[in-house]
Order: sequence, then C-alpha cells, then structure tokens
Amino acid sequence: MLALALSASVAAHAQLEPKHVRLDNPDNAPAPVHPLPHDRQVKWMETEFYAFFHYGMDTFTGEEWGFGNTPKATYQPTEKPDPAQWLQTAKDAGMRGGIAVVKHHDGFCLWPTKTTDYCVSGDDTPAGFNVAKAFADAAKGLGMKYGFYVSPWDRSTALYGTDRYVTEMFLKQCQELTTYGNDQFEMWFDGANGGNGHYGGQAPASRSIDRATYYDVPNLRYMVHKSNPNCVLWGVGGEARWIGNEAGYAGTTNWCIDNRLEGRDQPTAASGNENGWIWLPGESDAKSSGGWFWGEKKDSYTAPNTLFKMYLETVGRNATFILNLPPAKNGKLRDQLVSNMHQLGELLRTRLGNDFATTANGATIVADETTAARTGNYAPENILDNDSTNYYATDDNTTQADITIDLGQQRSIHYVVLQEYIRLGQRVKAFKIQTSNDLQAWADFGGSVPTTTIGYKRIIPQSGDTGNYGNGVNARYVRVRILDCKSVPVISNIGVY
Ligand code: FUL
Repeated sequence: MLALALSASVAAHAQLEPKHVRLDNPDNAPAPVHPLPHDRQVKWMETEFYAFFHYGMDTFTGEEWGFGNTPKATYQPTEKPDPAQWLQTAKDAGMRGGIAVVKHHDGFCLWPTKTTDYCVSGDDTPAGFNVAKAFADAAKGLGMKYGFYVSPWDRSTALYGTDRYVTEMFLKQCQELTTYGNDQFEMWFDGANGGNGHYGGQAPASRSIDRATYYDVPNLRYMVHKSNPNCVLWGVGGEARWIGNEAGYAGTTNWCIDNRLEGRDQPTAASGNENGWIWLPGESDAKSSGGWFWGEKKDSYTAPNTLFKMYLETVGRNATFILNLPPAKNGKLRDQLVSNMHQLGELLRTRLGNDFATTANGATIVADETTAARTGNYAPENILDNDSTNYYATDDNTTQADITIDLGQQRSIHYVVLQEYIRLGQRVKAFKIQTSNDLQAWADFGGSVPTTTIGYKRIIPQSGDTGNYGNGVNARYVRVRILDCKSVPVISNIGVY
C-alpha cells in the first residue's frame, strides 16, 4: 500500500515538471537575466525613432484639449488630409514609423466609427475623409511602421465614467482600428484625465476614474494582440512607459524594467528600476513646434540641432523617441517643418550614418584581455557584423569584459554606440570607454557623462556633451570596459562614428 502511494506521488510529481526547462544547453547560451522583453517589445525598441501626428478638431480651434462640445462642422480641412506627406517627411527625418492621433480627449474620431456620431463620415470630401485608413495605407506604401493614438479619456460622451463607455465605446473603437492592418506596432493610450468635460451636457460635469482598473486592459490587450501580435500598448496599456517629461530626454541611467504598470507621475519614470520585475521600456514624447496641435499662435518650429540633441538624449539613452509633427488646416505639414525634418535626417545621416567599427570598414577586434570568450558562437567579431541576432558573451562566472576594437586606421571619433542583446535581459551596470593610438596610452572618452546602463542602445558623445558636435578625437583603437554587470555581459553591437 505504501509502495503504491509512493509511486502514485512520484508519477504526479513527474507530470508537474515544467516542460520548457532544457536539461542540456547544446549552444552554451548564457542564462537569461529576468525579466525579459516580449518579442513585440524588442521589435518596438528597434523602431527607435518615430513620429506623432496630432491632427483633429483642435487643429481648427487652436486649442490643445477640446472640451467635447465643439460642433462637428468646425472640423473643416481646406484640402484632403495627406498622411503620405506626413509619413514621407518622417521618413526623410530618419524615422521608422508614425502614430496618428485619431481620437483626442475631445472625443472626435477621424474614422467613421459605429460607436458615436461625433466622427468623420468616411466619404471622399476633405471633412469626411477616413484619416485612419489613409494613414495605415500610406504607411504600408512607404514601408513605415504605423499605429494609432486613441484617447481613453473622452470628454464628449455622457457615458464616460461608466462601464458602458468602456465596453460600448472605448474597446469597440480600438477594435475598429485594428481592422486597418494587422501589423500595427503601437497603440497609444494617454493617461490624462483632467476631470471636467462636456459629457453630453449631462451632470456631473467632472468625472474621475481609476486608470489602473477602469479601461479593462486585460481584454484590451487580448483583443488588440489577437489581430496585431506586434502592437505594443503604450501607457495605460502597460507595455511601455512614459519617460516622465515631454521635453525629449531620458535618464542617463535608464533600465527597461520597472515595478509598476503605468509610468505616469512616478519617480522612476526617467530611469526605470534596476530591480524592477516587469519589462517596461521608456518612450520619450516631445513636440517639434509650439503645441501638440497646429495653431496660428503655435506655428513656430524647433531647430534641427536641438532635435538632434533630443535624439541623443532619448534613443541614445535606451528609450524610444516619438517626435510630434502637427499637420495644419490643409491636412499637410508646413514647409518649414518639412525642411527642418529634412535637415534633421541629414544630421543623422552625416553624424551617425557610417560606422567605422564594422568588418566592412576594415575594423577588427584585437583583444579580449581579461576574459575568455565563450565557447560556441559568441566571438567578439559578432560585435562588428551589424547583425542584431548574434552577440559576444564572456564565459560564465564573470561580470566584466574588455573589448578592444582596431579601426584599422586613425579616425576622427565623435560618438560611440553600444548595444546589449536585450532578449536575454538588460544587464550592464557600469562601463567605461577609452581610446588609444598605440594600445599603451589610453584616454577616457565621454567626458563626465555617467556610464552606467546600456540597454537596447546607448550613444556616448566624445565630450559627453549632447549639444556639441565638437572636433572629435583622433584615435585608432577603442576599448569598451564592462566594469559591472548583473551577469555575463552580452553585447550585440559597438559602433564608432
Ligand atoms: C498628453 C496629452 O494630454 C496631450 O494633449 C498630448 O496628446 C500628449 C502627447 O499627451 O498627455
């Protein structure tokens, strides 16, 4: 009897063993450091730099937050909105995608939704035009990633604040938008809820909700991911966090992990949390003009050099960068903005377009002084090959590495770019960059900028100053010293520009 009971319990235990644990590791891969990103979050980080397009009722009122009772007829584009022009401009600026605001807090929808009359009709006139559909089509034509901003807060409807708003309007609106393409990369869910609004003219005129629970995020996620598996739900959706400011900078220390479901108003927004338990990477949103929406009094534009500085302080600090380009009343971006974006693209191409540290440009890895490279396909050469799917890793039991690159000739160096293989978790806690011409005398690179985290991407300017291109430093060798790391360092790329 005892023997029988024992064997029954062994059998039950054997069944419970997790099936995904591999008992052997034939590839000798380094162990992951949790939490890990979802595949869609990695693809999203690889988008790096993309546009926001705030266009809608506020374009015609000059406001930033419509109250929800502006008459429909106020939305009067003087020409048919031209999303292909928006996205082509973004592409010229070096961006890889864009997000169209198709419903802002005022509740007016730029596609013919079945959930409310407060929307465009979907006919072929400028005022009836289905902007959401045209936007998705234009993006597909231009090879740009695309997604939509759908404001959860809706100041137009009497239902706001009740469960009916969530099930009959908000979720349905998001569902309708998923039908415009199954390859959307991000849906943007703003956390703003300023309380008061028109709310269909019904009392109470001020409503408050708990944004952590009100919007039924589990069902929202399920519904969006069913048709759009690569769509990251930003903000309220809990798959990427706000960086905590709208000025275009992330923390110099910036972890892709954190401890909370939504980044707004949190002290760790800019830096993430080294000990966080969920993957929640940062996105930095910023304007390129006087407002989120175009307006006569807001028709002034930020200089390309300032935008380049923002790029270095966002993409260069392990965050994505979403830069707003507001179409004007004719449904097009102004000439001045188009020209600024072209200049920004030129800056990115000339300053960060030719990587000296590639095999193709004659670079080699000359030394790995302190640590043995891992056996298997983890050679330091993986750092020079422009392939983001492989990486260099050290043997187990070390959290340090020295990686020295011979550029093959002296180069004028302005920036060093570092990337971890984040599919195995974000790891590096401290590093240092140095340059040399003889492998004997080494000079520190990067001024006094803190060199703590790397993550998906880090860009270190030669003097540490993101606002000053400078003359560069002339050197043949670049050495990256990983000084502290959560586990074995895994480095996919080092770029030298
Ligand atoms: C904010 C909104 O309230 C602004 O109007 C704008 O859309 C910005 C991107 O997010 O929270």
